[in-house]
Amino acid sequence: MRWTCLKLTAPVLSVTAMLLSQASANDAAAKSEATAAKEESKFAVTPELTKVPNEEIEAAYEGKTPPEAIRMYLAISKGAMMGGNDGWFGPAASRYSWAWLAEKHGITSKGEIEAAKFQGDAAWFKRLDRNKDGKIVAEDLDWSDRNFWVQNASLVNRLFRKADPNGDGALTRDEWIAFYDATAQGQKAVSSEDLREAWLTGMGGNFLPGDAPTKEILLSGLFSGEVGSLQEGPALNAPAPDFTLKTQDGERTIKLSEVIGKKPVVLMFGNFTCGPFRSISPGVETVHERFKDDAVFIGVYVREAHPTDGWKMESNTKVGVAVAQPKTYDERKAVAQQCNQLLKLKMPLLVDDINDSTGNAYSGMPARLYVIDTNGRVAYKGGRGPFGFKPGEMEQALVMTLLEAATPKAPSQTSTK
Ligand SMILES: [Ca+2]
Ligand SMILES: [Ca+2]
Repeated sequence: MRWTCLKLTAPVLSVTAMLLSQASANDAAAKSEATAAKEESKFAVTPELTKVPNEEIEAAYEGKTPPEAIRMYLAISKGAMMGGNDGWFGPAASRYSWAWLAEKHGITSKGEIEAAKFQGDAAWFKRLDRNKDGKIVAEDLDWSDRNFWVQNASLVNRLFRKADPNGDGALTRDEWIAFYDATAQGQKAVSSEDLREAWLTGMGGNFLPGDAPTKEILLSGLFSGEVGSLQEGPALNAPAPDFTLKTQDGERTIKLSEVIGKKPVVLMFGNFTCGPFRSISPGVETVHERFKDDAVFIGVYVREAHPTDGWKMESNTKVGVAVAQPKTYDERKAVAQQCNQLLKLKMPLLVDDINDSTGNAYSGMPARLYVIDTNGRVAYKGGRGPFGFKPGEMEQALVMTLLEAATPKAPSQTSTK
């Protein structure tokens, strides 16, 4: 079943202007971390860097892990084409894991948790029992790229995008039927071969047709921040950088620090020209719908990943998504409104300033998810989008954040084993 192994790699990108602005973490630990990271940055990721031989850059970091932006520069410079394991892409950082959950339930990591023994709400159990077989095991919480569920979920997303012609992340009955009719081509029924042809035609390795970049496009996208923020965002458990931004309709102003306290906060970063964001963010709305009483959900609109004047994508043009990189706040706000109209988001969508202050502080470009706990600290930092943009993984982290808060010090007397 070769097709189950296809990676989803729909590309992504986004932009960040420059690598300077620092994160506004305000406790000493985070500060010293930021300072350490800064000292590590021996090279600025600008066009000037192309004059420095790769060997020289690598030698400067010998025995150390280079900053993310340097890793990404080196990957692109050596010809990597934005695969999920290239450069700065990597797994989420989360306070919670299967090991955490198992320990909380007094079992070993080889064990399993049945519904009756679960320490939280039955609705939470369902979210952790990913494959819905009535028990939670390690597999249910594994979001690595080699996991069967994760690989197939990626494939489903690619197929979904093919069947969703207007690219709004919502597959209507009419769209589904139209896709069927196009596949059947007048026959009375569709065979699995017809489906394979309809779904997989044109899918090369990582990109949909007309979307693959050149090395030059990638490099210029990296320097301009369009491939992603050159900053790394807050570390796990660090204070969430504060921000004050207005909603896309201009009607509300939200200051993060005023929201923090009662409930965990979920932050969703994204932009209109990022195809995976358009198709996957409705999944975040699904989580929002399920947990709107237990957590606060906030969207932050950031720099375009695939503007017409940057890494333009055929898959965007096809669905009528064609915008140049906004140069002013009002231009960005207008695109955010367009995006909001298409996706019909129910959570407030804030618009980042044109210097990407918040997008950079969180390394939110092109798309990323966070869970902030009630103390204002990062409990979950999703991987960089598009590969790391996983609503299901974020949802499990949110559930475990709630579980921890609901059962504070419950040393498991009743639940050993
Ligand atoms: Ca299960
Ligand atoms: Ca649709």
